[in-house]
Amino acid sequence: MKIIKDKVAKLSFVAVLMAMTAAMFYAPTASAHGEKSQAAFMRMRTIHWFDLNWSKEEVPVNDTMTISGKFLVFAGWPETVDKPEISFLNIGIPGPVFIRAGSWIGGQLVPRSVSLELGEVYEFKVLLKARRPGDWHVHSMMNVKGGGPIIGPGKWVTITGSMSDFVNPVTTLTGQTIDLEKYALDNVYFWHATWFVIAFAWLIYWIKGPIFIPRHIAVSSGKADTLISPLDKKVGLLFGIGTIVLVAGSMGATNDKYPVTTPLQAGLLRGMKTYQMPEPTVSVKVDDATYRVPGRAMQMTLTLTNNGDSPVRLGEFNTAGVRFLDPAVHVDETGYPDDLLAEEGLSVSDNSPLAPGETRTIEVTASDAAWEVYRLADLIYDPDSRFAGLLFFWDANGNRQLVTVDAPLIPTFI
Ligand SMILES: [Cu+2]
Repeated sequence: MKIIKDKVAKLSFVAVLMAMTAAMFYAPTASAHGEKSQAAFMRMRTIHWFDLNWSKEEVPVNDTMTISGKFLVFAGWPETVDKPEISFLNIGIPGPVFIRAGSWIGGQLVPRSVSLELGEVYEFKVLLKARRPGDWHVHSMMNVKGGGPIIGPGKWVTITGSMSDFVNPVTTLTGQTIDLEKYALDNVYFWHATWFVIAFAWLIYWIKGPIFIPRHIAVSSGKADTLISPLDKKVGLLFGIGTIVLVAGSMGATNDKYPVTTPLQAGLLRGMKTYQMPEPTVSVKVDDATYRVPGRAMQMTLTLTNNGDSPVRLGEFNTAGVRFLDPAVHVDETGYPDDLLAEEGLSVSDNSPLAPGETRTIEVTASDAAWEVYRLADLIYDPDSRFAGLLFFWDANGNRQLVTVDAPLIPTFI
């Protein structure tokens, strides 16, 4: 009876081991990447992305596209998130469906981390090369050390063709041209298989003899030493020496084959070039802001003063990449993602041109299903429920100015 139980235990141990091994090779395709579950305050009060452009909606394998635009590093950065002193301009995609062929901030190549200043606007561009066919949600993204990935708006892009055609040729510093996609792949397979076989042999050897309960009994009764035979010691020594010889030998051979290597480059770029927006001439004071839960609408009472010399009108409120527009002032024709664009989502109690020198208090309502769909309304459950965003004003000549708002938000449930 004991022998049968022991066999069952051993068999189930092997089964678990095989299941774990199989799980290692199983990688299901992710269709979304959690942009909606990122805390609303993170999306509303850290990096504000605007003027975004995805150069293509459909791109064949090996062809390139760009994502470009601007971002404002919000001055009212939350205290709970580390400042963007070490940040990396990235792209939010489900795995390596594109490769990032280059990225630029203010025209400067940024293959490494950068230091960003609060309150500044930066222009950026990311060049992508299509790799895996499919429909992919492509986001701008900023990785901030101590803050995590801060995701920007996403747009669906289709990659056509076949992944087997994908090539990624690069010329090394020693003048050799290699295809990074397949470079040294045989070697990668070889070493994975080799260590897998060695590790598996090690495990199989040690699950011989009594396992679990008999061993536990031996150990707790002070007879642990009897569990290890002289043969076990020899086998252990053999595995140990074999591993050292294998590592030392292959390392020597690799050093002979590749005499010139440089470490992966890391570092921090400071003093990035900022983008100068025209100095705003409108001053905005948020008197009051409420979010009406049943109406999926945010209402702000704003007192505007025009200190400039041309009349202006409010045309857009942008928060977390969701854009609420007043179509009488501004219509978007850049192909911005539909789900993030409320073309008629902004209504203003009196949006007649605000004359130079005039001060006016207006009621602004930003309403759209996006408040719920993009889970921005979750903001009202935060201990510090504040909202923030960008207001864009236009004059009759199409000159635009940007004013940021940052104020507490009070929910109403009726
Ligand atoms: Cu997405």
